[in-house]
Amino acid sequence: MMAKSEVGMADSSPAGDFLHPLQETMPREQLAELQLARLRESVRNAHDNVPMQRARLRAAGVSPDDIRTLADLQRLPFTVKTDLRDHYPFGMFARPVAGLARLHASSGTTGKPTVVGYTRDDLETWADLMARTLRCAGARPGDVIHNAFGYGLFTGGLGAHYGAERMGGVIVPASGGSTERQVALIMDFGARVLCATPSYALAIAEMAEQSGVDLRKSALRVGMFGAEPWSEAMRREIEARLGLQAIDNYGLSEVMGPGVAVECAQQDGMHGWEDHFLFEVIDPDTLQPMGEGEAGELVITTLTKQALPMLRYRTRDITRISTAPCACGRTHLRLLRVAGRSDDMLIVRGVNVYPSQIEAVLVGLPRIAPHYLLVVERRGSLDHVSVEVEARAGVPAEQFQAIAHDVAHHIKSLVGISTDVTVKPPGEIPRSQGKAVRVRDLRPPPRLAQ
Ligand code: DLL
Repeated sequence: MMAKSEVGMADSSPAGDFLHPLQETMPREQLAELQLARLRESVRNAHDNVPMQRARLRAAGVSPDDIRTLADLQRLPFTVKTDLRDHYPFGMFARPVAGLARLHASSGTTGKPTVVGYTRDDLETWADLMARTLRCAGARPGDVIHNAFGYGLFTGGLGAHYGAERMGGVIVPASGGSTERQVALIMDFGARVLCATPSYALAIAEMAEQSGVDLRKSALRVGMFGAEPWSEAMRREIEARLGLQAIDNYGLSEVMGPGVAVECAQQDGMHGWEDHFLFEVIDPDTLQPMGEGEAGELVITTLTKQALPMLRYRTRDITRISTAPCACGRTHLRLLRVAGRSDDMLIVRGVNVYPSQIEAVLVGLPRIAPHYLLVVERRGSLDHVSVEVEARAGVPAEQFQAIAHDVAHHIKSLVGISTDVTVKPPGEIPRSQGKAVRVRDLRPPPRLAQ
Protein backbone atom coordinates (compact mmCIF):
# COMPACT_ATOMS: atom_id res chain seq x y z
CA MET A 1 0.00 0.00 0.00
CA MET A 2 1.34 3.37 -0.94
CA ALA A 3 1.73 5.49 2.15
CA LYS A 4 0.21 8.94 2.27
CA SER A 5 3.69 10.28 2.74
CA GLU A 6 4.64 9.35 -0.84
CA VAL A 7 3.06 12.59 -1.92
CA GLY A 8 5.43 14.34 0.40
CA MET A 9 8.24 13.03 -1.75
CA ALA A 10 7.02 15.15 -4.65
CA ASP A 11 9.85 16.30 -6.81
CA SER A 12 10.48 19.99 -6.56
CA SER A 13 13.21 20.00 -9.22
CA PRO A 14 12.73 22.45 -12.09
CA ALA A 15 11.67 19.63 -14.45
CA GLY A 16 9.06 18.78 -11.83
CA ASP A 17 7.53 16.11 -14.02
CA PHE A 18 7.28 13.37 -11.45
CA LEU A 19 4.96 13.48 -8.51
CA HIS A 20 6.48 10.24 -7.17
CA PRO A 21 10.00 10.22 -8.64
CA LEU A 22 11.13 7.20 -6.63
CA GLN A 23 8.27 5.04 -7.86
CA GLU A 24 7.94 6.45 -11.36
CA THR A 25 11.60 6.01 -12.27
CA MET A 26 12.29 2.83 -10.30
CA PRO A 27 14.64 0.47 -12.15
CA ARG A 28 12.61 -2.36 -13.67
CA GLU A 29 14.34 -5.12 -11.65
CA GLN A 30 13.44 -3.31 -8.44
CA LEU A 31 9.91 -2.75 -9.71
CA ALA A 32 9.64 -6.52 -10.31
CA GLU A 33 10.73 -7.24 -6.73
CA LEU A 34 8.12 -4.85 -5.40
CA GLN A 35 5.50 -6.42 -7.65
CA LEU A 36 6.29 -9.93 -6.43
CA ALA A 37 6.03 -8.94 -2.77
CA ARG A 38 2.75 -7.13 -3.42
CA LEU A 39 1.36 -9.93 -5.60
CA ARG A 40 1.85 -12.38 -2.76
CA GLU A 41 -0.10 -10.09 -0.43
CA SER A 42 -2.83 -9.53 -2.96
CA VAL A 43 -3.31 -13.26 -3.62
CA ARG A 44 -3.30 -13.85 0.13
CA ASN A 45 -5.95 -11.16 0.60
CA ALA A 46 -8.17 -12.65 -2.13
CA HIS A 47 -7.67 -16.19 -0.84
CA ASP A 48 -8.29 -15.45 2.82
CA ASN A 49 -11.18 -13.04 2.45
CA VAL A 50 -13.15 -13.88 -0.71
CA PRO A 51 -14.74 -17.36 -0.64
CA MET A 52 -15.23 -17.38 -4.40
CA GLN A 53 -11.54 -16.59 -4.98
CA ARG A 54 -10.47 -19.23 -2.47
CA ALA A 55 -12.58 -21.85 -4.28
CA ARG A 56 -11.13 -20.79 -7.63
CA LEU A 57 -7.56 -20.91 -6.39
CA ARG A 58 -8.15 -24.33 -4.85
CA ALA A 59 -9.64 -25.60 -8.08
CA ALA A 60 -6.56 -24.34 -9.91
CA GLY A 61 -4.36 -26.08 -7.33
CA VAL A 62 -2.64 -22.86 -6.24
CA SER A 63 -2.16 -21.60 -2.71
CA PRO A 64 -0.83 -18.11 -1.90
CA ASP A 65 2.48 -19.67 -0.78
CA ASP A 66 3.01 -21.07 -4.28
CA ILE A 67 3.65 -17.56 -5.67
CA ARG A 68 7.45 -17.53 -5.73
CA THR A 69 8.19 -15.64 -8.92
CA LEU A 70 6.22 -13.27 -11.14
CA ALA A 71 5.93 -16.11 -13.66
CA ASP A 72 3.68 -17.90 -11.14
CA LEU A 73 1.04 -15.33 -12.09
CA GLN A 74 0.30 -17.61 -15.05
CA ARG A 75 -1.00 -20.23 -12.64
CA LEU A 76 -3.73 -17.97 -11.27
CA PRO A 77 -7.26 -18.28 -12.63
CA PHE A 78 -8.74 -15.39 -14.65
CA THR A 79 -11.52 -13.16 -13.36
CA VAL A 80 -14.19 -11.87 -15.75
CA LYS A 81 -16.91 -9.21 -15.61
CA THR A 82 -19.66 -11.80 -15.16
CA ASP A 83 -17.96 -12.95 -11.92
CA LEU A 84 -18.84 -9.55 -10.46
CA ARG A 85 -22.37 -9.78 -11.79
CA ASP A 86 -22.77 -13.33 -10.46
CA HIS A 87 -21.67 -12.21 -7.00
CA TYR A 88 -23.75 -9.03 -7.02
CA PRO A 89 -23.53 -6.81 -5.12
CA PHE A 90 -20.72 -7.46 -2.61
CA GLY A 91 -19.74 -11.11 -3.04
CA MET A 92 -16.27 -10.36 -4.39
CA PHE A 93 -15.30 -7.92 -1.65
CA ALA A 94 -12.47 -8.85 0.70
CA ARG A 95 -13.82 -6.57 3.42
CA PRO A 96 -17.22 -6.33 5.11
CA VAL A 97 -19.31 -3.51 3.65
CA ALA A 98 -19.21 -1.62 6.94
CA GLY A 99 -15.41 -1.44 6.58
CA LEU A 100 -15.61 0.33 3.22
CA ALA A 101 -15.57 4.03 2.51
CA ARG A 102 -17.19 4.19 -0.92
CA LEU A 103 -19.04 2.22 -3.58
CA HIS A 104 -19.05 2.91 -7.32
CA ALA A 105 -20.79 1.03 -10.11
CA SER A 106 -20.47 0.82 -13.85
CA SER A 107 -23.34 0.01 -16.14
CA GLY A 108 -23.36 -3.66 -16.91
CA THR A 109 -23.92 -4.60 -20.52
CA THR A 110 -27.09 -6.39 -19.46
CA GLY A 111 -29.02 -6.56 -16.22
CA LYS A 112 -27.28 -5.68 -13.00
CA PRO A 113 -24.51 -3.10 -12.68
CA THR A 114 -20.97 -4.05 -11.72
CA VAL A 115 -20.38 -2.84 -8.16
CA VAL A 116 -16.92 -1.95 -6.87
CA GLY A 117 -15.87 -0.98 -3.34
CA TYR A 118 -12.99 0.93 -1.74
CA THR A 119 -11.58 1.05 1.77
CA ARG A 120 -10.30 4.36 3.08
CA ASP A 121 -6.76 3.23 2.19
CA ASP A 122 -7.93 2.28 -1.31
CA LEU A 123 -9.26 5.82 -1.76
CA GLU A 124 -5.90 7.21 -0.59
CA THR A 125 -4.06 5.06 -3.12
CA TRP A 126 -6.49 6.04 -5.86
CA ALA A 127 -6.10 9.76 -5.10
CA ASP A 128 -2.30 9.36 -5.11
CA LEU A 129 -2.33 7.50 -8.42
CA MET A 130 -4.74 9.96 -9.98
CA ALA A 131 -2.59 12.86 -8.74
CA ARG A 132 0.45 11.17 -10.32
CA THR A 133 -1.59 10.60 -13.48
CA LEU A 134 -2.61 14.25 -13.76
CA ARG A 135 0.94 15.41 -13.18
CA CYS A 136 2.20 12.97 -15.82
CA ALA A 137 -0.39 14.42 -18.21
CA GLY A 138 1.05 17.90 -17.66
CA ALA A 139 -1.06 19.33 -14.83
CA ARG A 140 0.78 21.38 -12.19
CA PRO A 141 -0.04 22.50 -8.63
CA GLY A 142 -2.09 25.69 -8.79
CA ASP A 143 -3.72 24.78 -12.11
CA VAL A 144 -7.45 25.32 -12.43
CA ILE A 145 -8.73 21.86 -13.44
CA HIS A 146 -12.12 21.79 -15.14
CA ASN A 147 -13.55 18.33 -14.55
CA ALA A 148 -16.30 17.49 -17.05
CA PHE A 149 -16.27 13.76 -16.27
CA GLY A 150 -19.67 12.76 -14.89
CA TYR A 151 -19.95 12.79 -11.09
CA GLY A 152 -21.84 9.90 -9.59
CA LEU A 153 -21.50 6.14 -9.71
CA PHE A 154 -19.15 6.48 -12.71
CA THR A 155 -15.54 6.54 -11.47
CA GLY A 156 -14.44 9.31 -13.86
CA GLY A 157 -15.81 12.31 -11.97
CA LEU A 158 -14.80 11.58 -8.38
CA GLY A 159 -11.60 9.83 -9.49
CA ALA A 160 -10.31 12.93 -11.26
CA HIS A 161 -11.71 15.15 -8.50
CA TYR A 162 -9.75 13.72 -5.59
CA GLY A 163 -6.65 13.24 -7.73
CA ALA A 164 -6.72 16.89 -8.77
CA GLU A 165 -7.06 18.02 -5.16
CA ARG A 166 -4.24 15.76 -4.04
CA MET A 167 -2.01 17.00 -6.87
CA GLY A 168 -2.53 20.55 -5.64
CA GLY A 169 -4.89 21.65 -8.37
CA VAL A 170 -7.90 23.92 -8.09
CA ILE A 171 -10.75 21.63 -9.04
CA VAL A 172 -13.90 22.83 -10.81
CA PRO A 173 -16.41 19.98 -10.33
CA ALA A 174 -18.42 20.75 -13.47
CA SER A 175 -19.55 17.15 -14.21
CA GLY A 176 -21.19 16.51 -17.62
CA GLY A 177 -24.01 18.46 -19.25
CA SER A 178 -24.98 22.15 -19.58
CA THR A 179 -22.32 22.47 -22.23
CA GLU A 180 -22.84 26.18 -22.82
CA ARG A 181 -22.19 26.90 -19.16
CA GLN A 182 -19.09 24.69 -19.25
CA VAL A 183 -17.64 26.89 -21.98
CA ALA A 184 -18.27 30.02 -19.94
CA LEU A 185 -16.71 28.49 -16.80
CA ILE A 186 -13.62 27.34 -18.68
CA MET A 187 -13.13 30.88 -19.97
CA ASP A 188 -14.04 32.77 -16.79
CA PHE A 189 -12.11 30.61 -14.32
CA GLY A 190 -9.07 30.30 -16.55
CA ALA A 191 -8.95 26.49 -16.60
CA ARG A 192 -5.54 25.17 -17.69
CA VAL A 193 -6.58 21.51 -17.62
CA LEU A 194 -9.75 19.93 -19.02
CA CYS A 195 -10.81 16.44 -17.94
CA ALA A 196 -13.51 14.82 -20.11
CA THR A 197 -14.31 12.00 -22.46
CA PRO A 198 -12.83 12.82 -25.88
CA SER A 199 -16.29 12.90 -27.43
CA TYR A 200 -17.51 15.38 -24.82
CA ALA A 201 -14.39 17.50 -25.33
CA LEU A 202 -15.45 17.79 -28.96
CA ALA A 203 -18.99 18.69 -27.95
CA ILE A 204 -17.53 21.48 -25.78
CA ALA A 205 -15.39 22.67 -28.70
CA GLU A 206 -18.42 22.71 -30.95
CA MET A 207 -20.55 24.61 -28.45
CA ALA A 208 -17.80 27.20 -28.03
CA GLU A 209 -17.51 27.67 -31.78
CA GLN A 210 -21.29 28.06 -32.12
CA SER A 211 -21.36 30.72 -29.45
CA GLY A 212 -18.42 32.59 -30.95
CA VAL A 213 -15.94 31.68 -28.18
CA ASP A 214 -12.41 30.78 -29.27
CA LEU A 215 -11.18 28.22 -26.76
CA ARG A 216 -7.79 28.24 -28.49
CA LYS A 217 -7.32 31.64 -26.89
CA SER A 218 -8.31 30.35 -23.44
CA ALA A 219 -5.84 29.27 -20.73
CA LEU A 220 -6.40 25.59 -21.63
CA ARG A 221 -3.13 23.72 -22.19
CA VAL A 222 -3.76 20.11 -21.17
CA GLY A 223 -6.64 17.77 -21.97
CA MET A 224 -6.91 14.62 -19.87
CA PHE A 225 -9.20 12.47 -21.95
CA GLY A 226 -10.28 8.87 -21.64
CA ALA A 227 -13.01 6.40 -20.72
CA GLU A 228 -13.75 5.51 -24.34
CA PRO A 229 -11.74 4.51 -27.41
CA TRP A 230 -10.56 7.35 -29.64
CA SER A 231 -8.13 7.65 -32.51
CA GLU A 232 -5.02 9.66 -33.39
CA ALA A 233 -7.10 11.57 -35.93
CA MET A 234 -9.57 12.52 -33.21
CA ARG A 235 -6.69 13.61 -30.99
CA ARG A 236 -5.39 15.95 -33.67
CA GLU A 237 -8.87 17.37 -34.22
CA ILE A 238 -9.37 18.03 -30.49
CA GLU A 239 -5.91 19.58 -30.14
CA ALA A 240 -6.53 21.91 -33.06
CA ARG A 241 -9.96 23.00 -31.89
CA LEU A 242 -9.19 23.43 -28.20
CA GLY A 243 -5.57 24.54 -28.47
CA LEU A 244 -4.22 22.06 -25.92
CA GLN A 245 -2.17 18.88 -25.66
CA ALA A 246 -4.64 15.98 -25.59
CA ILE A 247 -3.46 13.19 -23.29
CA ASP A 248 -4.92 9.68 -23.28
CA ASN A 249 -5.77 8.17 -19.92
CA TYR A 250 -7.02 4.64 -19.31
CA GLY A 251 -8.72 2.91 -16.46
CA LEU A 252 -11.66 0.77 -15.52
CA SER A 253 -13.85 0.55 -12.46
CA GLU A 254 -13.17 -3.13 -11.85
CA VAL A 255 -9.51 -2.50 -11.08
CA MET A 256 -9.86 1.05 -9.66
CA GLY A 257 -11.21 3.64 -12.10
CA PRO A 258 -9.24 6.28 -14.03
CA GLY A 259 -5.54 6.52 -13.20
CA VAL A 260 -4.40 3.03 -14.20
CA ALA A 261 -2.39 4.26 -17.19
CA VAL A 262 -1.72 7.65 -18.76
CA GLU A 263 0.43 9.20 -21.47
CA CYS A 264 3.28 11.54 -20.70
CA ALA A 265 4.08 14.55 -22.87
CA GLN A 266 5.64 12.17 -25.45
CA GLN A 267 2.10 10.97 -26.36
CA ASP A 268 3.54 7.62 -27.30
CA GLY A 269 1.66 5.06 -25.21
CA MET A 270 0.23 5.22 -21.69
CA HIS A 271 2.48 4.45 -18.72
CA GLY A 272 0.75 1.72 -16.75
CA TRP A 273 1.46 2.19 -13.04
CA GLU A 274 3.27 -1.06 -12.41
CA ASP A 275 3.87 -0.52 -8.71
CA HIS A 276 0.10 -1.01 -8.25
CA PHE A 277 -0.94 -3.21 -11.18
CA LEU A 278 0.43 -6.17 -13.11
CA PHE A 279 -0.27 -5.98 -16.82
CA GLU A 280 -0.43 -8.96 -19.21
CA VAL A 281 -1.58 -9.24 -22.80
CA ILE A 282 -3.15 -12.54 -23.84
CA ASP A 283 -4.68 -14.08 -26.92
CA PRO A 284 -8.43 -13.85 -26.11
CA ASP A 285 -9.09 -17.22 -27.77
CA THR A 286 -6.24 -19.40 -26.54
CA LEU A 287 -5.66 -17.37 -23.31
CA GLN A 288 -1.93 -17.74 -23.91
CA PRO A 289 0.39 -14.76 -23.30
CA MET A 290 1.28 -12.62 -26.32
CA GLY A 291 4.78 -11.33 -26.88
CA GLU A 292 5.72 -7.72 -26.24
CA GLY A 293 4.38 -5.51 -29.01
CA GLU A 294 1.73 -8.03 -30.08
CA ALA A 295 -1.91 -7.00 -29.91
CA GLY A 296 -4.15 -8.92 -27.55
CA GLU A 297 -6.49 -8.62 -24.59
CA LEU A 298 -5.22 -6.70 -21.60
CA VAL A 299 -5.34 -8.59 -18.30
CA ILE A 300 -4.76 -6.69 -15.06
CA THR A 301 -3.99 -7.92 -11.54
CA THR A 302 -4.29 -5.42 -8.71
CA LEU A 303 -1.34 -5.36 -6.30
CA THR A 304 -2.55 -3.04 -3.56
CA LYS A 305 -6.35 -3.01 -3.58
CA GLN A 306 -7.75 -4.03 -0.20
CA ALA A 307 -11.53 -4.11 -0.70
CA LEU A 308 -11.59 -5.66 -4.16
CA PRO A 309 -8.42 -7.54 -5.04
CA MET A 310 -8.60 -8.54 -8.70
CA LEU A 311 -6.64 -11.52 -9.95
CA ARG A 312 -5.96 -11.57 -13.71
CA TYR A 313 -9.00 -9.49 -14.65
CA ARG A 314 -9.83 -9.89 -18.35
CA THR A 315 -10.53 -6.33 -19.44
CA ARG A 316 -11.64 -7.22 -23.00
CA ASP A 317 -9.61 -4.21 -24.10
CA ILE A 318 -7.27 -4.76 -27.01
CA THR A 319 -3.83 -3.21 -26.71
CA ARG A 320 -0.10 -3.85 -26.99
CA ILE A 321 2.60 -3.43 -24.37
CA SER A 322 6.03 -1.84 -24.71
CA THR A 323 8.74 -1.87 -22.05
CA ALA A 324 11.12 0.20 -24.21
CA PRO A 325 12.58 3.14 -22.27
CA CYS A 326 10.59 6.37 -22.61
CA ALA A 327 12.20 9.75 -23.19
CA CYS A 328 10.34 11.13 -20.15
CA GLY A 329 12.45 8.95 -17.83
CA ARG A 330 9.60 6.91 -16.39
CA THR A 331 10.41 3.22 -16.27
CA HIS A 332 6.83 1.91 -16.21
CA LEU A 333 5.69 0.03 -19.31
CA ARG A 334 3.49 1.63 -21.92
CA LEU A 335 0.11 0.46 -23.17
CA LEU A 336 -0.30 1.45 -26.76
CA ARG A 337 -3.62 3.02 -27.68
CA VAL A 338 -6.57 0.84 -26.70
CA ALA A 339 -7.93 0.01 -30.14
CA GLY A 340 -11.28 -1.31 -28.98
CA ARG A 341 -12.62 -4.26 -27.08
CA SER A 342 -12.55 -7.90 -27.94
CA ASP A 343 -16.31 -7.82 -27.47
CA ASP A 344 -17.20 -4.81 -29.64
CA MET A 345 -15.36 -6.13 -32.62
CA LEU A 346 -17.59 -6.37 -35.68
CA ILE A 347 -17.07 -8.98 -38.33
CA VAL A 348 -18.26 -7.58 -41.62
CA ARG A 349 -17.92 -10.04 -44.47
CA GLY A 350 -14.99 -11.66 -42.77
CA VAL A 351 -13.23 -8.40 -41.97
CA ASN A 352 -12.64 -7.65 -38.30
CA VAL A 353 -13.59 -4.04 -37.68
CA TYR A 354 -13.36 -1.80 -34.65
CA PRO A 355 -15.62 1.26 -34.62
CA SER A 356 -12.52 3.31 -33.75
CA GLN A 357 -11.00 2.34 -37.11
CA ILE A 358 -13.99 3.83 -38.93
CA GLU A 359 -13.79 6.87 -36.69
CA ALA A 360 -10.17 7.39 -37.69
CA VAL A 361 -11.30 7.61 -41.31
CA LEU A 362 -14.23 9.92 -40.60
CA VAL A 363 -12.34 12.37 -38.43
CA GLY A 364 -9.75 12.89 -41.14
CA LEU A 365 -12.26 13.98 -43.81
CA PRO A 366 -12.72 17.71 -44.44
CA ARG A 367 -16.43 18.28 -45.02
CA ILE A 368 -17.85 16.16 -42.19
CA ALA A 369 -18.03 16.78 -38.46
CA PRO A 370 -16.51 14.23 -36.04
CA HIS A 371 -19.90 12.94 -34.92
CA TYR A 372 -21.10 9.63 -36.26
CA LEU A 373 -23.26 6.61 -35.64
CA LEU A 374 -22.64 3.09 -36.90
CA VAL A 375 -25.73 0.94 -37.35
CA VAL A 376 -24.98 -2.77 -37.50
CA GLU A 377 -27.62 -5.08 -38.96
CA ARG A 378 -27.78 -8.68 -40.09
CA ARG A 379 -28.62 -9.08 -43.77
CA GLY A 380 -29.06 -12.77 -44.45
CA SER A 381 -26.09 -14.36 -42.76
CA LEU A 382 -23.87 -11.32 -43.16
CA ASP A 383 -23.35 -8.31 -40.95
CA HIS A 384 -23.86 -4.98 -42.62
CA VAL A 385 -22.75 -1.57 -41.38
CA SER A 386 -24.49 1.71 -42.19
CA VAL A 387 -22.72 4.88 -41.26
CA GLU A 388 -24.49 8.10 -40.38
CA VAL A 389 -22.27 11.15 -40.48
CA GLU A 390 -22.88 14.84 -40.17
CA ALA A 391 -21.90 17.60 -42.60
CA ARG A 392 -19.89 20.46 -41.17
CA ALA A 393 -21.72 23.76 -40.83
CA GLY A 394 -21.87 25.67 -44.10
CA VAL A 395 -21.58 22.62 -46.39
CA PRO A 396 -24.47 22.89 -48.92
CA ALA A 397 -27.03 20.05 -48.89
CA GLU A 398 -26.48 19.47 -52.63
CA GLN A 399 -23.05 18.11 -51.75
CA PHE A 400 -24.33 15.52 -49.28
CA GLN A 401 -24.62 12.70 -51.77
CA ALA A 402 -21.18 13.24 -53.18
CA ILE A 403 -19.74 13.37 -49.65
CA ALA A 404 -21.52 10.11 -48.76
CA HIS A 405 -19.95 8.48 -51.78
CA ASP A 406 -16.55 9.82 -50.82
CA VAL A 407 -16.85 8.60 -47.21
CA ALA A 408 -17.91 5.10 -48.32
CA HIS A 409 -14.94 5.01 -50.67
CA HIS A 410 -12.50 5.98 -47.92
CA ILE A 411 -13.89 3.42 -45.48
CA LYS A 412 -13.67 0.75 -48.16
CA SER A 413 -10.10 1.52 -49.03
CA LEU A 414 -8.79 2.11 -45.49
CA VAL A 415 -10.85 -0.32 -43.37
CA GLY A 416 -11.79 -2.80 -46.06
CA ILE A 417 -15.57 -2.98 -45.65
CA SER A 418 -18.47 -1.74 -47.78
CA THR A 419 -20.86 0.55 -45.94
CA ASP A 420 -24.00 2.55 -46.72
CA VAL A 421 -23.28 6.14 -45.78
CA THR A 422 -25.88 8.82 -45.05
CA VAL A 423 -24.85 12.44 -44.58
CA LYS A 424 -27.07 14.41 -42.21
CA PRO A 425 -27.35 18.17 -41.67
CA PRO A 426 -25.24 19.67 -38.84
CA GLY A 427 -26.48 18.85 -35.34
CA GLU A 428 -28.56 15.79 -36.30
CA ILE A 429 -26.41 13.09 -34.72
CA PRO A 430 -27.16 12.96 -30.97
CA ARG A 431 -24.34 14.45 -28.83
CA SER A 432 -22.86 12.63 -25.90
CA GLN A 433 -22.49 14.11 -22.43
CA GLY A 434 -20.36 11.24 -21.33
CA LYS A 435 -19.39 8.11 -23.15
CA ALA A 436 -20.63 8.38 -26.71
CA VAL A 437 -22.93 5.70 -28.05
CA ARG A 438 -21.34 5.18 -31.44
CA VAL A 439 -22.78 1.84 -32.41
CA ARG A 440 -26.43 0.83 -32.70
CA ASP A 441 -26.40 -2.93 -32.92
CA LEU A 442 -29.62 -4.22 -34.49
CA ARG A 443 -28.37 -7.77 -34.98
CA PRO A 444 -30.47 -10.55 -33.43
CA PRO A 445 -28.93 -11.93 -30.23
CA PRO A 446 -26.69 -14.93 -30.87
CA ARG A 447 -28.56 -18.23 -30.77
CA LEU A 448 -27.49 -20.68 -28.11
CA ALA A 449 -26.03 -23.92 -29.35
CA GLN A 450 -28.72 -26.64 -29.57
O1 DLL B 1 -14.14 4.55 -17.95
C1 DLL B 1 -12.70 4.83 -16.05
C2 DLL B 1 -12.15 6.06 -16.65
C3 DLL B 1 -12.71 7.29 -16.36
C4 DLL B 1 -11.02 6.02 -17.46
C5 DLL B 1 -12.16 8.45 -16.87
C6 DLL B 1 -10.46 7.17 -17.98
C7 DLL B 1 -11.04 8.38 -17.67
P1 DLL B 1 -15.46 2.16 -16.76
O2 DLL B 1 -16.69 2.96 -16.84
O3 DLL B 1 -15.45 0.96 -15.89
O4 DLL B 1 -14.26 3.02 -16.26
O5 DLL B 1 -15.08 1.73 -18.24
C8 DLL B 1 -13.89 1.05 -18.51
O6 DLL B 1 -13.75 2.02 -20.72
O7 DLL B 1 -12.47 -1.26 -20.10
C9 DLL B 1 -12.28 0.51 -21.78
O8 DLL B 1 -13.04 -0.34 -22.61
C10 DLL B 1 -12.86 1.92 -21.82
N1 DLL B 1 -11.78 2.91 -21.68
C11 DLL B 1 -11.40 3.58 -20.59
N2 DLL B 1 -10.38 4.43 -20.88
C12 DLL B 1 -10.09 4.25 -22.20
C13 DLL B 1 -9.15 4.82 -23.10
C14 DLL B 1 -13.77 4.15 -16.87
N3 DLL B 1 -8.28 5.75 -22.73
C15 DLL B 1 -13.76 0.77 -19.99
N4 DLL B 1 -9.14 4.36 -24.37
C16 DLL B 1 -12.44 0.13 -20.32
C17 DLL B 1 -10.01 3.41 -24.78
C18 DLL B 1 -10.98 3.27 -22.70
N5 DLL B 1 -10.93 2.86 -23.98
